[in-house]
Amino acid sequence: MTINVGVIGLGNMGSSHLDRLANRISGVRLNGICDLKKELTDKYSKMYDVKVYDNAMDLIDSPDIDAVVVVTLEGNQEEQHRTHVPFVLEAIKQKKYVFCEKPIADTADDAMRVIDAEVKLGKRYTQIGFMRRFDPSYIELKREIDSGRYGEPLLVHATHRNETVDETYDTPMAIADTAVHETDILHWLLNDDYEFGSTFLPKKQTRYTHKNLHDPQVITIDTKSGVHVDLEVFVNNQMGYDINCEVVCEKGVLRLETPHYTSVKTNLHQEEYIPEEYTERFKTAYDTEMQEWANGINEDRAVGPSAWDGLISMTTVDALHKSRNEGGIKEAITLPIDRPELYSED
Ligand code: ISE
Repeated sequence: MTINVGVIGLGNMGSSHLDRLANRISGVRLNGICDLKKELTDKYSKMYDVKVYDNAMDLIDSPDIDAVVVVTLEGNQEEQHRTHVPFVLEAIKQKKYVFCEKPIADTADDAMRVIDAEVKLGKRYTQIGFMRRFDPSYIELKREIDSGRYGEPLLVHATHRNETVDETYDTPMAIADTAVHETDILHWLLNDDYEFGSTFLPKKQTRYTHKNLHDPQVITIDTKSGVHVDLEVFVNNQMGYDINCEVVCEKGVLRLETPHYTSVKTNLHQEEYIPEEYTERFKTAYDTEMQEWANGINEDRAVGPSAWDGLISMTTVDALHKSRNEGGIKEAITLPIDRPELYSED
């Protein structure tokens, strides 16, 4: 069966999903697009010969659309707020599978609305765009941790570095838009729950930041079993997209392998390529998460990171924001409800 997919939101990530849906994902047809910006709908309707919907709810409700990808803005304090949740809720109401880019919502309270809707219907419809779970290097790292060969994990040192961000990116986005990936991948990697989180703003900032952004920031997370995580978020590093994760275990240190690019020895130096953008570093992961989404729909089930994972992430994000606002003290990370049966396989 070919799944007719509609995409809401055609910004950076939205256009990247258009490209993969139209060119690399099997079993789907790109059958509708929607965005507030006419220049974007004009451009992509021509590029992909696809119908434009003026209203996102019309796209979701249309009989010509079987499943929806929601890639509208989220997590930016100044721009459109809370745009994912109403679209996700409408898709669930229509019993259509929905791929929702991260973060699921702006707050844990909002994420709860998605959980409530799915629990009420007794079925998962949502996959959250935490693509790192489909990245071969993270999958391998998890396999090594799970093997138990190196004993228990004790510490995690992680870095999340971007080359540069523009003026619309502000201090809270370092958590809500960037560290949000680690709020998902770390509990998945460690098979553990979070207990405390903190966000510290070091006094010294890079000269390459701008007035609304404190850069870099340092986050810590402590898990219930006692693993301590430190995470550097540095989004104007001037050097490239650089994701690292080192897991210190009792009998060995495991380091996330970055994808292999040819390294060049020349002129008394050895040079290794660093990707410029996350879409390049995680290209395979982005393609795989979307292919798995489509395969799941064909089997009438939602796969991958769920709304419950979205809630864990937002609860953590809320605690990290609170800590930053209160000078970096540790905040408890407390989920509002016990995990519903519906999400027990995740
Ligand atoms: C962006 O939205 C992402 O998802 C990237 O992975 C992250 O590195 C970047 O900071 C975000 O803005």
